[in-house]
Amino acid sequence: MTTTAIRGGLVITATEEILADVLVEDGRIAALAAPDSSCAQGWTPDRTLDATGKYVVPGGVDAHTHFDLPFGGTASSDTFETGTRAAAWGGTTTVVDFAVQSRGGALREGLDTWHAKAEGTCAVDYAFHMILSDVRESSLKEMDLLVGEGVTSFKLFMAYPGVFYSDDGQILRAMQRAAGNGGLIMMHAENGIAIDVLVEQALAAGRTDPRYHGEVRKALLEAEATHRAIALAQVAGSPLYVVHVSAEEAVAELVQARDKGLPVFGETCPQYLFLSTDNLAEPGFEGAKYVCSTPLRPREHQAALWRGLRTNDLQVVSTDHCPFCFSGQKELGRGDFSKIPNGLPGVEHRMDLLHQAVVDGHITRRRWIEIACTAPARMFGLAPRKGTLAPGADADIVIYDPHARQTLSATTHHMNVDYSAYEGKEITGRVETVLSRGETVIDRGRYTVRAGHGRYVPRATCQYLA
Ligand code: DUC
Ligand code: ZN
Ligand code: ZN
Ligand code: ZN
Repeated sequence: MTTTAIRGGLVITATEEILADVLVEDGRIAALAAPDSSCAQGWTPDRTLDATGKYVVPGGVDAHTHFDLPFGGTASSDTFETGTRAAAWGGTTTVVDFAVQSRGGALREGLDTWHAKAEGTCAVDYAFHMILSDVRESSLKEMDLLVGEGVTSFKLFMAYPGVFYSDDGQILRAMQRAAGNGGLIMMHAENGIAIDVLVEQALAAGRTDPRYHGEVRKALLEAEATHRAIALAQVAGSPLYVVHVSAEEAVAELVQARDKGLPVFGETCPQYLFLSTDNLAEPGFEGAKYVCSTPLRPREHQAALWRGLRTNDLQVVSTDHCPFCFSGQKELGRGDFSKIPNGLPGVEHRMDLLHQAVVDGHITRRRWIEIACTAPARMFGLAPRKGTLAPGADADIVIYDPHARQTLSATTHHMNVDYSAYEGKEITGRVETVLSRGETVIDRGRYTVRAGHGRYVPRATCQYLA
């Protein structure tokens, strides 16, 4: 296999920023050395990439995507092939998607189905969490088996009664099981029973536009569910990871739990940091483009999310990438917001949007890498191979031009969806070159790898707890 030297760039990890050359051999990082050192001067690579004036950063780890997810009578519009290709364009080299247990079905069936969707089609490496839709005795037993084979995290829903929903007893049982087998419970924390009452009342009163999606899914009902999930996890003695945190009041619950020393973690997503209910209220049916759950919040909530990211009360930024085309999919909810399939596209833009957050002064460069690469890798048992630049790690490397300018748009993005949630947004910074296990995937505006390069990665358990 070819050896590669990346020379002259500023290497940024979660903990340091150094001018260093990077040597890649056999798909792994072999060495980092000061550019003028005798070590770096002595390398004789097959090829050299010039990163002068650029950043050299770990490939992104997006720990929350939904490719080809059946939802609301349709399916998310990116396949594993198109979704992982878009991820690569945006500098993300590992995704963790969600296999789904169907009601009455086994975890194994769900996992096999998702392996079949992904196998041989991915541009970058991938792993799976498991969605538990039916917590019963046999599901609990299967959780142990899955942890043993590298599916070490399980998503439960306090929302979507009749679909994915688990009641508090089911949640407690799953948490108790996770406490015993080392699994990490991921929680969709919204009080779905109360929300469904408000949905019914809104529709009966003729409030059918997309913006009412945001109004019925109240911040207080996210905070209440977050509080309840934390209490149940504490009773069970299990760690907890709350997904797609959007409400200031929910952040406050996480802060309170973490101040007590509880092993409680939180994720937020770019849409909650950069978009708001202003988007949901766009004229006509345009707001449907921004329907996701948890919902976008009023702009005032964003300060609490940025603060949580700075104070490490929120550890991870994932996308919850779950795209539906406006035409034919989002439109299913014309005249009834509750029928708009929930989800936003974003897997391609996470690294860039978070770099923009560095430019805007919300976070430091090192924190950018930590929340986008290192923390998600450690949270979901992918370290030390993924999420950082160090000898022995997979050579998943991005050469990033911090000065390039780009405008996000559906006309130029690579996701298989007919709109952009960030149409017209100007970004400073751009991915230039992407390596996945030493192979060039993106080369200055060209996609250069075959579908099927990406491999399945079994995971260890959460590395924040060891
Ligand atoms: N939220 C979304 O927006 N889409 C898929 C599932 C979810 O919980
Ligand atoms: Zn060598
Ligand atoms: Zn969710
Ligand atoms: Zn999700």
